[in-house]
Amino acid sequence: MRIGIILYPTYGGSGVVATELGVALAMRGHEVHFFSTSRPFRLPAFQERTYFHEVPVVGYDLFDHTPYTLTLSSTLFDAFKMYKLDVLHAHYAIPHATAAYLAREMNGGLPPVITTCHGTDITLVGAHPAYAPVVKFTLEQSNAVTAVSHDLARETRENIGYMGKTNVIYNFIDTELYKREKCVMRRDWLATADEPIILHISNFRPVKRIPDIITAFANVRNNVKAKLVLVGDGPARSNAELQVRELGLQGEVRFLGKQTGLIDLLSVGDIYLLPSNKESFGLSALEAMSCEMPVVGYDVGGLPEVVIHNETGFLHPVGDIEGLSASILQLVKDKDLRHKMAQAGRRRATEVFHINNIIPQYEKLYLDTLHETEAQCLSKASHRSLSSKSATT
Ligand code: GMT
Repeated sequence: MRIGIILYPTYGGSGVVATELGVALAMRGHEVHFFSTSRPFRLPAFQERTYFHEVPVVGYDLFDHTPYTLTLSSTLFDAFKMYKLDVLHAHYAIPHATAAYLAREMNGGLPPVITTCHGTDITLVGAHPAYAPVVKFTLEQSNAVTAVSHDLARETRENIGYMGKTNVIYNFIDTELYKREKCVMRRDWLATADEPIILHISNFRPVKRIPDIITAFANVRNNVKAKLVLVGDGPARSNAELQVRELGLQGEVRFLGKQTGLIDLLSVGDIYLLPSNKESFGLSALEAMSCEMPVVGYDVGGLPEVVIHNETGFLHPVGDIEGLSASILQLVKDKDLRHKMAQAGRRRATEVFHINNIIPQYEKLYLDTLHETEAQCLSKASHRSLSSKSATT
C-alpha cells in the first residue's frame, strides 16, 4: 500500500510511534510518506521505500501565528496527486486529523483518513473548550479512529463526546532492538557498583511531575545509596535543577538533557520512574520494561494496561509520594525482586506489545478502511448519476 503518515518530528511519544510504525511498514514492503515540519528525529538516515515531505511554514505580516494546518493540507493534497496514496494516517488529533480531513475533502473524499489519538490531544489540550468541538468534529469525519489504550478510548468518549468506533491498538516495541546491552556505556561514570541507578526519560512537561520524582528520590536517599539520572529537557527542567540544589542533592542527581543513545542508557538503569499526572499509554515505560527494568509510577490512564502492579512494577495513586518512595526503596534494597520484576516486564513486552503483533493490526485497519471508503464513494457516485438521470427524464 501507499501510506501517508502525518506526525510531529520532535521528542514526544506520538512522533516516536508514528516514525517507528512508518519504518516498520516500509520494511514490510509498503511505500511510506512522512509529512512533518522537519525530518522526524527517530527516522533513520536512509530507509528504502520511505519519503519525507517537509511542510512549509509560510508567514505573513498579518499573521501572528502561521496557519500550519493550511500549509499541511496543501502539502497533503499535492502528494495525493503525485503519489496516489491509499490511506492517510494522522498521528495526534490536533491539528493533524483536521488537516487530513481538509485535504481529503479537497481531493473528492479519498484517501481515507485514519486518526490515532495519542493522549494529550484528548485528555489535556484536546479537552480544552478552545479545541474540543473541532477535535470531536474531526474524529467524526475520520474514516477510522484508533486510541493507544482502552483508557484513552474511554476518555475519547467521555472527554470529547466522540461516540463512534474507537479501535484500540496498543503501542509496540521491537524487543530485538530494545534489549539490555552489556558494557555499552561506562556505568561507573554515573554511579558506583553498589548504587542502583534510578532513571526517568521525558520531555519535562508539568504532566510528568518531575518534582515528585526528586522528592521521592530524596526520601530514598535518606535511607540507602542510589543515583537518579534524568534524561530529556523541557519546561520543568530549570525548577527541577533548583529543587535538587535546594535539597543538596547535586552529587546524586544527574541531568543528562536530550540524548539519542536511549538503549545504552536504558541498559544501565535499574529502576524506571514514570509518575505522570496523565499517561495514555507510557511508551517510555514499555521501552524500560523491554530493557529489563521494573517501573514505578502512578496508577493513571493507560499505564496500568502496560505496567502490571506487583508484577512488572508498582503503581500508586497520583500524588502518593510516600507510596512511590516506599516502592523505590523496596526495589533498591531487594535485588532479587528487582530481577524478578525486570524479567516479568521483558516477558510482557515480548508477549503483548511485540512489534510483530501490532503492525498487522494497523495493516488490517488500513485495508478494511480503504475498501469501505471506496465502496461508499462508488455508491455515492452511482446515486448521483441516478439522480441526475432522473432529473433529465
Ligand atoms: O507526553 C508525551 O510524552 C508526548 C505525548 C505525545 O503525544 O507526543 O505522548 C503521548 O503519546 C504517547 C505515544 O502514544 C504515549 O505513550 C504517552 O503516554 C502520551 N502522553 C500522555 O498521555 C501524557
